Parts: sequence; structure tokens; C-alpha cells
Amino acid sequence: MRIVVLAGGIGGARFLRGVKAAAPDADITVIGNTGDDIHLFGLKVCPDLDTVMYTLGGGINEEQGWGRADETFRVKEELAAYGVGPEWFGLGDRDFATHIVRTQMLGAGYPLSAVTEALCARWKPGVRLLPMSDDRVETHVAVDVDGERKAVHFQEYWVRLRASVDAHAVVPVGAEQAKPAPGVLEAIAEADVVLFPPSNPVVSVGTILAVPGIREAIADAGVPVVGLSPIVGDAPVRGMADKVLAAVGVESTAAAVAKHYGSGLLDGWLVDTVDAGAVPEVEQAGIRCQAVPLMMTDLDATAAMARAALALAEEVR
Ligand code: GDP
Ligand code: FO1
Ligand code: CA
Repeated sequence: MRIVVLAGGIGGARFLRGVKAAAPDADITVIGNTGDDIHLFGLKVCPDLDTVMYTLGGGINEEQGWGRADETFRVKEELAAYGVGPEWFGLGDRDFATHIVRTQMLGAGYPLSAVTEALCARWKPGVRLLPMSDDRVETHVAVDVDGERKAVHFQEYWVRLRASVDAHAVVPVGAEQAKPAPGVLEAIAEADVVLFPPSNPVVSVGTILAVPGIREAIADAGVPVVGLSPIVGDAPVRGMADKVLAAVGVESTAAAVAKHYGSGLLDGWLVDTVDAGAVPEVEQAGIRCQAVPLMMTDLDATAAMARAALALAEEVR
């Protein structure tokens, strides 16, 4: 079976562990969000690609969910001693090596997709990890600072500001001109099923879908598209997805997120058992819906979620 998964960082990466356990013989292609990417200290950092690569490859800091296990911050301390920031973004020493290799290869002319493949040769994530695009896309968020509207990089909004100010707009800068990376449209066209993990619907899955051709390819593939809600009990399980959902006029409920994706894209939607009351509303919108436990507390629970998603895909096929 060929499974295509559109993934952000932590929510996507943890869910992918469950997919691998639920379908050990499947051929899994991950289309990763690169809208979170940021250039720092002359280096290209790809947080969501790295989170997937480290999580599936066994290098992730498990508690934090991003960055490397067993990390140190000597380089960051030395940069700070020179007065060179940003001090609000915690790049560790081990992680730095990844960004150095990536930036060196990009400088030599390799596209991000080839660089990602090279990095994965070390981590062996057990999936084919493709960036959504080789072209530069950077999510910016419109916020008010001292009474003035300005756009800040997504990482500045998320990490420095902790999404504590209202987001007025979320813009994947460059997405309109971006082309899907090599292999992306082919993987979708050849897929037996497409899964949307419980990733951020706006700045993770939404950004991937903003690359022209990807949404259309999914809708045209003629295969079941099943998503899992990152909103449980009317709040994100983790992070500040409610803030960016509000920016696009979507309520933070499992049903509202399903309707935001829409029946033109989604065939099936899983909500948590605490949101079982949302099932009729989602079905009314033309999306088959079931309530199952959606907390990724351990691998067994996560594999059960993946099995439920694949079973729902068979029902709607
Ligand atoms: P990010 O790029 O690191 O923010 O990660 P993603 O976009 O892939 O996923 C973020 C989303 O994962 C958040 O909105 C969380 O609500 C959701 N999430 C995290 N853990 C869980 C979980 O155990 N269950 C569910 N249903 N959602 C989760
Ligand atoms: N998230 C933080 O909250 N603080 C950090 O200092 C931070 C550093 C960081 C470095 C590398 C990396 O791959 C991810 C990092 N993240 C950090 C997580 C990440 O920026 C965000 O959680 C996601 O991009 C949000 O989707
Ligand atoms: Ca992300």
C-alpha cells in the first residue's frame, strides 16, 4: 500500500510513528512543510523536516518534541558572547551540524529535496521525506506592534512572541510562485490513501496545500483522503493552533477544522471521543466522521489512531 502523509512538525512526526507501526509493509511518502523554514547565522533551518527526520530516525529530544536528544548549546553561547542573536531561537550544537550540511549542499547547487534525501541517508526515517517544494516559502504573520501593523516571520511569532498577540493574517510568502518538489505530485497520483495527521491545519497542512498543484493533485487522485483532528475538546492538544485558526476565521473545534478543509478535499475525519458530539455536524458537511481516542500518549495509542484512519479510508473508498 502506498500512503502519502502531509506533515508539519511534532504532530505529524509522532503520528508517522503510528503509521509505520500500523502499516509496516507500506510505502510511505511524507510531504513536509517548509513554510516554517528560517535563515539564521547564514544557515538554512528547516524545523518541520528535521522534526520528522529526527523523530523517525531516533535523534529527537522526546520531551521537547523538536531538536536533538542529548543536546548542548556551546555555539549559541559563543554567538551570544559576540552579541549575535537571535537569542530567542535555541539552536543546539548537534542540530547546528544538520544546518551546516544542508546549507553547504544548497550552496553547492543541490535542491532542498536532494539535500533532505542526503540527510535522511544518515537518519533512515523509514519513509520517503520530501519537502513540499524546493522553492523558498516562508510563512509570515501580520501582528500589531506598538499600534502598527507589521509582518513577522512565523518563528518570531511562534517562538519569540509565543503567539501572545493577535494574528491578523497568516501568509505563506512565496507559495504562489512555488512548484511542488520533484516526486510530490507523482507520489500523490500513485497513492492508495492520503492522510492529514493531527498537524496544524493553518501553518503546517495549510501551507503545504498552498503550493499550487498539491491541493488539486489530492482532489484529483480519486483516493480516500482522511484527516485526524489536532483539536481535542475545543483546544489544541499542544501549541497555539487556536491563534492561527482565529486568524483565518476558523473556530478551534474539531468540526470547524474538518469544514475548513472541506468535503472537496476530505473524505473522512477522525475526532477524539470527547468530541463525539461533533460527528453529526461533520457528516452533515459531507465528510464521513468517527470518534476514536486521538491522544498520542504512546506508540500503541498512536498506531491505533493510524489503523482507525486507514480503516475509515477503506470505508469511504
Ligand atoms: P509543529 O509543526 O511542531 O507545530 O507540529 P504539527 O503542525 O505537525 O502539529 C501540531 C499540532 O499537533 C498541534 O495543533 C497539536 O494540537 C497537535 N497534537 C500534538 N499532539 C497531539 C495528540 O496527541 N493528539 C492530537 N489529536 N493532536 C496532537
Ligand atoms: N521551538 C521553540 O519553542 N523554541 C526554540 O528555541 C526552538 C528552536 C528550534 C530549533 C530547531 C528546530 O528544528 C525547531 C525549533 N523549535 C523551537 C521548534 C519549532 O520552531 C516550532 O515548534 C515549529 O516550527 C512550530 O511549528
Ligand atoms: Ca511547524
